Amino acid sequence: MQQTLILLKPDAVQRRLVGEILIRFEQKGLRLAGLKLLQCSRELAEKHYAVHKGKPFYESLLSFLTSGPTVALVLEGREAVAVGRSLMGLTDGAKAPPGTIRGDFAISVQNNLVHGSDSPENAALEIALWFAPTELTKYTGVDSAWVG
Ligand code: D4T
Repeated sequence: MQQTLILLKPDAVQRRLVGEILIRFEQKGLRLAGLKLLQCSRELAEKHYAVHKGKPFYESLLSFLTSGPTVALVLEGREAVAVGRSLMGLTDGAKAPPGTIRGDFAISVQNNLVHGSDSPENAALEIALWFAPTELTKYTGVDSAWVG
């Protein structure tokens, strides 16, 4: 079963949108395998956004991600990476279509509420970065025959 790392960034927590956003992923059919609220350190933020090092928005992005608590999720299900990204919508909240998380709740590029892994390979790397193996659970969804 494919897994993806989803972050509900500090703006989602501060704006009390955690439940509202989580329900979108759950209702679609993705299942929780890991969940925690944590304060992201500078070191973790640097590793998570290493691909953006040197870009003009890099420092601001790190400040944002470390500015308050983040909810980290591991979600699993069929095509979890692509499904997660499609529920989130485009990076820029102003351009994200209505019906997506960013389209419905964000208008900023940086403060765009959620992060989702962009490939199964990156998902595996990001999950290892944010979660210890003991923090993840394995179980069979009792409704999996119906949900897919
Ligand atoms: P993440 O990685 O947070 O899921 O976002 P995306 O995959 O949708 O977008 P991204 O990797 O291109 O950007 C990562 C992160 O940087 C912020 N950002 C991006 C920004 O502040 N200014 C910018 O110009 C861009 C392109 C938003 C998301």
